[in-house]
Amino acid sequence: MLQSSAIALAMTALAIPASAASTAPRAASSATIHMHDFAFVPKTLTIDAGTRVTIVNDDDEAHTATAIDASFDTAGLDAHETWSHVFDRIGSFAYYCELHPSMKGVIIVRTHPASKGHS
Ligand SMILES: [Cu+2]
Repeated sequence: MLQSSAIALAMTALAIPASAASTAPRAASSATIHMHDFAFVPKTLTIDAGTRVTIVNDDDEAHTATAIDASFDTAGLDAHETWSHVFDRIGSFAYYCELHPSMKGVIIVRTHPASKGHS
């Protein structure tokens, strides 16, 4: 009797992390933007909140990815350097390269479907 309720408790305890993981895939999400031939690829990236974005400089020139609202800034990324950041704030974040202002991109961060109704 005691033993079976202990087992039931143990199963309940095991079920909690499993369901938490299925409603919170945020940590697993990632996306990459390349600085390639003086352009950001993709130019527009749409991600769920909580996604880790890695920016990779594929060029032999230094570049930056600098948010117009100053919410993020890679600062100077030399050839083949990378930078990454977890985007938690919902919104549309336009950015450009301070060294080559014609290089422009946008990161659109939306609410993750699983986190809706969480308040
Ligand atoms: Cu640049």
